[in-house]
Amino acid sequence: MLKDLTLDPLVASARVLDVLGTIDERLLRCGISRRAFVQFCSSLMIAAPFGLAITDKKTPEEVAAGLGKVIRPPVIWLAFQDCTGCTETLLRTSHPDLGDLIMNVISLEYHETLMAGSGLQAQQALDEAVKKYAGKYICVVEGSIPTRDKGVYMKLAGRPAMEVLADVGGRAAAIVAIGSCASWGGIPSADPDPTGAVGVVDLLPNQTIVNLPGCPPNPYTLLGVLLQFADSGTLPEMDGERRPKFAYDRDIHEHCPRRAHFDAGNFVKQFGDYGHREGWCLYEMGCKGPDTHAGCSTRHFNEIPDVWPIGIGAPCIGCTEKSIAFRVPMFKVVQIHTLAAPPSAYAPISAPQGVISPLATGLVGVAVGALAGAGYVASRRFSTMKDDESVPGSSMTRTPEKPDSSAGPKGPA
Ligand code: FSX
Ligand code: SF4
Ligand code: F3S
Repeated sequence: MLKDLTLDPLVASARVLDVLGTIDERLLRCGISRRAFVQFCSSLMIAAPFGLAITDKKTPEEVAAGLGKVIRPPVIWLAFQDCTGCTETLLRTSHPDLGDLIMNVISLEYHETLMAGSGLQAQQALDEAVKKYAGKYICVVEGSIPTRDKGVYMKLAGRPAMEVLADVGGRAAAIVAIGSCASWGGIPSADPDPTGAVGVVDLLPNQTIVNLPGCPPNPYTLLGVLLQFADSGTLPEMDGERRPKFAYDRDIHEHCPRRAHFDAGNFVKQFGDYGHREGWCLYEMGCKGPDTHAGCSTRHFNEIPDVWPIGIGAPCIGCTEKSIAFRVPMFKVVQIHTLAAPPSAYAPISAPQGVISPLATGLVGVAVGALAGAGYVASRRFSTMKDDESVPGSSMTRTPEKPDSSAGPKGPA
């Protein structure tokens, strides 16, 4: 008698995912070019230069060849208290076929913002997807979850968001909390936090959860995590906040293109001033780059160079850091905790001719004699600063002079 293979749970399990097909098969069927796929793999490599098994030490062609064989991961996307910016960041690409491609490398089974159905139809699609892929799908959560007053502030099909999360998230293979809202509450949790907004990890502490904070985060970070999980069933190495290290291991300040201005003491004092137009450092405008872990300074958005907050002249608000964004005022100056060459180690280059302050003389001496020591001393000085006024630029650093429109090499045209 022939064995009914559908009764074998292992075979049945493999078949459930097999019907989704590999990424290569899907791209072929949708007419997406190999060139676009290799380009996508290059972007993935920029987002994850190391620390992600699918991209580690490979060329874009090798990454494409490996990923092409991966079965598309089924994804159920839940949206709670959010602005949809996290979805937007995934859709907004400067190359239309790249946008298509992104939606094809994963199998998006449910996403209420993007799906055609609504109401009962949408609800049925969610129920069916959860049942069909139970234990195998990745649940992506966007937005925070309201907990105050029994979660009455957000309901889906009559059920509080908390209950939907417990049900759908509880049956997932893993949960990815995309954005700061889903990671730790984000904007809705800002004071006075009327809905008692929390992140996924607060409600499902024992689930396998990856946090991708950012408002919004870089879409390639999400894709990297999803594809590694689909490829090997593993998650990338994470830090104490459950953020994948490949994307959150360095602070913005380390690789900021304005860093040379920070080191030289060239600070923007006011939006639109000479320094701002010249691309000087935004530290005194409240830039939280020195305290913020994210890859934005090297991995820009929408595949367009310089499309990221500091790139367009806005200070970093620390959107990936639980204790900074929506907690610390936007323009409040942060303390410097690293031994990075601070600007107060430099002589005041705008000191009036013939007048050299004793303090400046001392600092120049220290800088010449023992630069590392000066860095340490100055960093100590930073760490004792209490208010916004006592920051570099007050008396010891270069003041952005109004350009003389008649002459001067730096004057704007
Ligand atoms: Fe939050 Fe995402 Fe900020 Fe918005 O949805 S992380 S408000 S960019 O979009 O949830
Ligand atoms: Fe860049 Fe901000 Fe650091 Fe200045 S303070 S170098 S703008 S990260
Ligand atoms: Fe956020 Fe700062 Fe990057 S505000 S997007 S972490 S530059």
